[in-house]
Amino acid sequence: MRVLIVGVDGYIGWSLAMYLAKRGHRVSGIDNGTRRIRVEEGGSGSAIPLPSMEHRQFAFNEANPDLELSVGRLDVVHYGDLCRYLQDFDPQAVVHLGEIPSAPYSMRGYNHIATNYENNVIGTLSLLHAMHLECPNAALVKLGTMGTYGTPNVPIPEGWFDCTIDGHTDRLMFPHKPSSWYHATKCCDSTNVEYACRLWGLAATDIHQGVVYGTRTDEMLSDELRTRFDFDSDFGTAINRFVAQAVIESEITPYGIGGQRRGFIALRDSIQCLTLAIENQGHNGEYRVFNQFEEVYQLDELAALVSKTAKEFGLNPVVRHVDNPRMEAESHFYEPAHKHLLDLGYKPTTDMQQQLRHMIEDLMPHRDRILKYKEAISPSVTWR
Ligand code: USQ
Repeated sequence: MRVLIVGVDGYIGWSLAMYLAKRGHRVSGIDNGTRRIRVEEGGSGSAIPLPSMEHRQFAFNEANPDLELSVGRLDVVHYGDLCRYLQDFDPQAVVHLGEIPSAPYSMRGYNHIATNYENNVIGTLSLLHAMHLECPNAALVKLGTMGTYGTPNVPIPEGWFDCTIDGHTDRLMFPHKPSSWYHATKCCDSTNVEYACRLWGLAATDIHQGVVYGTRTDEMLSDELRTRFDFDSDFGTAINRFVAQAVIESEITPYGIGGQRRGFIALRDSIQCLTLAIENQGHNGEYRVFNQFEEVYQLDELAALVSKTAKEFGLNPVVRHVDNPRMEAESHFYEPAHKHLLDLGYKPTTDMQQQLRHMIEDLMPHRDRILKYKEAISPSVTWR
């Protein structure tokens, strides 16, 4: 299948590109380079050193001369360029991972949220229009977030639920309740993608993914083929940050009382799930929602688990609860459904404990790089 990956230079994008190429798909990826720029702007960098996007492609092509993977620089906000690109490549599936994925970044002030909306919401609208014009039968797999739902005091369905009021019943999208401007951009995207399905007959899957973690997939056979690993307070996610903190024996920092519960999924299983969505497309006009996570953890449990695992490696980090820079429930009910991917054949290939050990092994050689960017670990923006 011809698969276009928007955001191929990101943490998930590069990992997915190699995985799909190895499965025999013809993969073309585009990226506007924003992730590297934003992380550098914040005074940080990937803990795992990264070759350029083009160099990585070259290394992959050299090691796999029979497989088809190419990458190029393109911003989906540039509608005319995007249309020409779609015309040339004529994808059968488009995976949209090309968004600024950070809640703290979006809370820095007006310029940051405006950039976030331009990149995410306008970028997605541009992609929807371009697909309608150039490849209306290609299926869209769009990365959303579990954060779309917030933390309601009821079980969370997968996107849709049956609602009855005064004897009238309808199937409705579950209410959105974001907890940052970034999460709000994903809610706007969901509204726009669902509407494009009804309006233009697009087939789309909105992947409401939980927090992704890990350093490895089977395709990362040499240092040049590794994906990025962020641990700074804007772009590092909770577990990745906790492991980086453990590796430099700094404090592991659950925010507030640490009773926040989230769904987590390892990078390698995130890629497996995205592939299932790509290879098992919905029908034209259908808007599917998959909740994509494997295990639910409370943040303080996770901090304790990272600390315990680090001790196996002779490291001695301490867990310290710090003031919560965010406005969020620190203790709450959390029961999201995640059945659709299991129905398509998803089987987890790893678990948190195994991945934590791999992550520590992979990050230990880069301890000096994490120390170099240590200043960027502490949160530097508050929600209020
Ligand atoms: N947290 C800590 N300590 C830290 C960092 C985070 O306790 O040092 C807490 C946060 O307060 C929050 C939870 O961990 O309660 C998750 O935070 P996160 O930074 O790992 O995740 P979040 O900001 O929600 O965003 C990340 C990705 C985003 C994705 C989302 C999925 O950056 O792209 O959409 O995870 S979810 O969290 O399920 O909405």
